[in-house]
Amino acid sequence: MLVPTEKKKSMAAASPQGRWAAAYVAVGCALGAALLLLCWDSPVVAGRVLRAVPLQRARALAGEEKPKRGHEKAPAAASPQCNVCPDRRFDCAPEKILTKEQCEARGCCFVPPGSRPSLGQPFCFLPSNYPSYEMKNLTSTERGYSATLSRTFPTFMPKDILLLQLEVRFETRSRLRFTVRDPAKTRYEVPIETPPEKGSAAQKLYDVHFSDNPFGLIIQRRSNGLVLLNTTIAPLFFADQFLQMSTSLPSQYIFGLGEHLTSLMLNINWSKVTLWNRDASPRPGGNLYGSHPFYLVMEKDGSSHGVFLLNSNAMDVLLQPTPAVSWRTIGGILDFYVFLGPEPKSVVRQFQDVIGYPFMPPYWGLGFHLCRFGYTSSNMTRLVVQRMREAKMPLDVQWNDLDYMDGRRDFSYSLKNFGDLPDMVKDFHQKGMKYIIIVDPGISSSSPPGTYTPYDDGLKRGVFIMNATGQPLIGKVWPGPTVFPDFTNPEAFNWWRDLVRNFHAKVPFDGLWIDMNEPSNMVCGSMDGCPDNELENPPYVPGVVGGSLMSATICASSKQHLSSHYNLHNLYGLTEAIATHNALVDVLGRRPFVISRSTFSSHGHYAGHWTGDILSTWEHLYYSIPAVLLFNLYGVPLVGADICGFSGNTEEELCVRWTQLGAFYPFMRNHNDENGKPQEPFVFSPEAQKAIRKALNLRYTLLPYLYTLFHKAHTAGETVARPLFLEFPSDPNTWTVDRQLMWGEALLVTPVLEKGKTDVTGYFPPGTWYDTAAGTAIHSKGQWIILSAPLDSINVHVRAGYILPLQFPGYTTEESRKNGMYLVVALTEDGEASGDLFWDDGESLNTFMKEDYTQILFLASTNVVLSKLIHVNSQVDGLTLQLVKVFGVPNPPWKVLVNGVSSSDFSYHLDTKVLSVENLSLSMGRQFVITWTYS
Ligand code: MIG
Repeated sequence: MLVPTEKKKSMAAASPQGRWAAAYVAVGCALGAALLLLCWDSPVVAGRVLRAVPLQRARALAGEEKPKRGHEKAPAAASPQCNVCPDRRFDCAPEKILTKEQCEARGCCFVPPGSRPSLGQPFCFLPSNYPSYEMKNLTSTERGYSATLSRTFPTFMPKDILLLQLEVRFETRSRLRFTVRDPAKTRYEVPIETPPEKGSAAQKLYDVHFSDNPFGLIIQRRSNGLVLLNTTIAPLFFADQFLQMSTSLPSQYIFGLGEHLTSLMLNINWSKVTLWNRDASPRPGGNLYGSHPFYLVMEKDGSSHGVFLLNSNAMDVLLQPTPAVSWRTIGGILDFYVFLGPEPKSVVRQFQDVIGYPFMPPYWGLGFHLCRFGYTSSNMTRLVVQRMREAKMPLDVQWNDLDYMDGRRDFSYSLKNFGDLPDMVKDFHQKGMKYIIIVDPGISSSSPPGTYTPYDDGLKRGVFIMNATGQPLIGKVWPGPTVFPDFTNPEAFNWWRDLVRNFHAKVPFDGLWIDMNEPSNMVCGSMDGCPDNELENPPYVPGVVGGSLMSATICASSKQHLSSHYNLHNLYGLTEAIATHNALVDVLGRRPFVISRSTFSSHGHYAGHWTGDILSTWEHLYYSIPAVLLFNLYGVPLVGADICGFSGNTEEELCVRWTQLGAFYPFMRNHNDENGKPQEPFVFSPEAQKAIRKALNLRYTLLPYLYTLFHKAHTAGETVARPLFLEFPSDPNTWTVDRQLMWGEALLVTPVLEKGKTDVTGYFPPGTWYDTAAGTAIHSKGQWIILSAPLDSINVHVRAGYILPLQFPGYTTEESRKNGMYLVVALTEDGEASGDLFWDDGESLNTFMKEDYTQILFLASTNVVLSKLIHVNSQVDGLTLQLVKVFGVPNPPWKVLVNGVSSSDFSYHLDTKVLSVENLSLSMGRQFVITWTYS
């Protein structure tokens, strides 16, 4: 079944390989309309439609000879085959605009769109017979194959690596990895630990086929033969600073490749997404703070697969309508993982198997956080806390931005304005609250020697990034001239931990906010600019904002312990997050809480993320939903956007709606820019405050459920906030929904995202959904439903079949965690439901591993709700169940029994069909059974 055994044979027309080769070679555009139609088909479909012509034969028929020309000269035969339909054209002028002559000198095809409007396809494109690598010596290895790839003719990019090594590994039955390396030279590889193969790869979900000349790899889903990946659609490039692999996509439903300001689904109509971490005001199309070279595709039958390119260099990923994707990176190696799902949830888990499962946040981290740039004194900060309490609003964590610092220098505080900072923090602690401060990676380098330990000590320990001449690179950030710690140097971890420890001894903060870690720099590259070399000015510069790699950051050619910054740039935030996470574990001995602006794949294992400097606009309110959902797919479930928006002035209605949605960000923080009008919940009208208070209380009520979801993310690679399609993959209507979100399997949130609206339309997948506030049922056939949404409410529906563990809210989680619990039981028509609760002390390390936790299952079926204790520890002592609300009870119950004893404390509403069993006092640590009978 696999080509390796028969690779020597010519690719017979009837063989699958022949078909794919045909898809590459023979799709022409002789006849506009009919062929345009074909172009929209996936390669496998096109292959079926077209006459299957094996590649070599096609070349022979065309009378081609093997081309023999050099760099920037036509590498292909005298007659490049240019009959390629627009959607299938691959760019031959990625780095600059070429004239017809220049294009043809490259052996490429020049077809300007002429009078017809351009769809976005390149004018200068690779002919279908552009030379690529040839595969040789394919051999079976223990878990896959290896082969050499060789290229005779150089491409138009400098320093082609003519001989490559291909490894294909069947890592698990649902995970395949393939790498392309230079066998002669060790190139940079991303230094994140990846797990070894697990278990046997028997009964794998995929088949792999090869095309040997030109080289190509084809991965099929074994169950239905669907081609998930086909790299024969364009030639492989592997030059020192230009690596490109293109593959077909089996559908246009592709998600991922963050971080960008984007809708949930990517646009395949000639779009380019750039990954190069950057401090920028989020706008569509621009590269942003983080890089996650991972995509997930929904296949037509609702199956799903994912692809992860483990590469941290600057890259562009190009999407075109064929549909196809081209990964174009300017360094490292090609290291691809393919995850076969087949459920989209499994794809996300399989991805996280490689990058690591999310860390378990402390319980308080799920409470409400309040921050702004511009709390210029401890008095002002204290006042904010006081006013929140006066307004009867929950607040768990108060933050300070740069304002607390002395001269905006890390690990210092202003004696003038924050002289009582240590006491302020202790006072917050007394109130059951927590406190978080910002730290930036830029370390002030201009304080008089001997006065600023972070710099002096760091210099001694050699932890700063060096410029090309071996001196610490000096950039400019908030405190003025700064150096940048190199978190790939183990000594920097020690230095950072010492700073955290010493500062914590003075100011007992509870978590750290790491900003500006792209790293952001207010001068280009450094105070002295950057040298002119291949790393600063690579032959191809991805589509970065600012047009050059050094824009808003440090020089690419600066030197770090593990490699050049050119290679490591996208890992800066991740490495700082790891150092900070580890420092907090050591210093606090408790669960760390770190929120970072810059991220890379595997970030969620250490820290959370907020979406940066978004605008206080309705548009950005919407964009926050796909952002939060996508970060959950990237394994960073602890994510949120600045509630009410960051830049610009918010308005009351926007802020109310934003807080309602924000109550469903896994990380919930209101944060504001220095110049913006105040936007704390208490500054608004009584009516708005009431609505905000209600949203905050709803959040606190849901915390036991949210915490349980985090536990599942932490232990099983699940998502917390999730797109609807993760739960309903076989309903294509859900695939593009990004104005709603789910929490776990059970909650569907439908926020108002438009000004002046008091109703909202949401998609309800087939089934029964209960309004969590009233308990009324919606029976959906899979339809869009208009819901009423007055300003003081947000629509939250619970899915029939689920039980939510809830708790009466408090002003802090310290309080709420002691309050009574209650259950919402959402029955299916058959009267069934289930749910669970994970509970521990909320802050100790590794409670699950140490078995220091409680886990309770809740089950409902035919007139019974009961609990099952899976694991119990003393943390649940004193925790009581006070209320059980059952939604969808068809008839009025006549009698209710609690643990066998008849109770009169129940009510039933005929109109809503809600049964409430009240005034309970059941210990959560003991099993309970509640039954009811009908007359
Ligand atoms: O250049 O610390 O995204 O949240 O308030 C701005 C000041 C630096 C950017 C962060 C923002 C924070 C601000 N910081």
